[in-house]
Amino acid sequence: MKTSPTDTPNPDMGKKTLIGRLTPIMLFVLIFLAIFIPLNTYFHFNYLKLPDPDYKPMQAVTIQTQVSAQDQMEMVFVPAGKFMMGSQPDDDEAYASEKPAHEVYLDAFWIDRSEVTNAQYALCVSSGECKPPTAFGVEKKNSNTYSWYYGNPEYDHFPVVYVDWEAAENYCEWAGRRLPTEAEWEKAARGTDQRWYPWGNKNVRGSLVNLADRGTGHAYSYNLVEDGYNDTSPAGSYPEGASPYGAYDMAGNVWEWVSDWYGRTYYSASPSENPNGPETGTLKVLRGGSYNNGNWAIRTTTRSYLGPLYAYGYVGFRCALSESDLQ
Ligand SMILES: [Ca+2]
Ligand SMILES: [Ca+2]
Repeated sequence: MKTSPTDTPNPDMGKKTLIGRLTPIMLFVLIFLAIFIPLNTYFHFNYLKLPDPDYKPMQAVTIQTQVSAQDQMEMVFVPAGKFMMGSQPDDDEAYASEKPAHEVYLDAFWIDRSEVTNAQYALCVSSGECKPPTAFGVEKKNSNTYSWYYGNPEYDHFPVVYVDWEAAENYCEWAGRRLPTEAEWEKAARGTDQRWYPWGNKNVRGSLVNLADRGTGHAYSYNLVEDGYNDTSPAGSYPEGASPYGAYDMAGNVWEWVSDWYGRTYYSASPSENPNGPETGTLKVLRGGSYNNGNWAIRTTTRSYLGPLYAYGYVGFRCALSESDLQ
């Protein structure tokens, strides 16, 4: 059929039509992104997959404290009772060593509210009962990035590092306390409701914990947040991230020695009352993760370990005390 000139499609008109058609789609995409991105961020930070379908948040605890006469450490109280230790079988985030989840009864105890600081540790060194921070036979005044750390008043309230397991145990003994058992440490960190993190089941934020954040530059850094430190932070800097009993830095800052030998399969054979680890071993347990770890390692159930004579710039400790030893 022959067409008149007016029937010939106008190329410009065609473009306008295409743009006209694309505009609502682009608008839709923009509106979708404007809603989706904030919503996704909100849910990411506020709702983790719960470790246990029967999860019931524990009721708020009245935080009880007392101060040690020996080193002025503030301690918090953890009442006697049962809690669920370890990770659920379907928890894909957890290593086999964290399983099975098992119920444990613990007597009442007190645990240091924060990691032992440089200034506190120095009291023990001055008394002659503790050796200075040392790694592989060499005294350490530095941390990983702070060139003068131990002995520098500027870092008095930062956690002591470069302390091996024996140094940590020695300190606690000097202070009239002891290292916590692994079970005591976990209960103090997560309470009785199987929470992922000391603050609950909301995801990591920079106001909750000192971990490897976007400033740290590791492949495993948790790049969504900025917590203000790429090395240790002053003990107790993140009160919003405290555990249900009021203990600080149970996630991150420095790993913490506990008294137990490490047993990869220990949870399958653990006594149900006041467990204190395998009888013998070659490795001691570390808990809580550090400023040098991403969000996976700072979970309340993560277990790590080191030989008892190893000392690093991301490992410290806190002490505990049985309530029965006070009576
Ligand atoms: Ca950090
Ligand atoms: Ca810690």
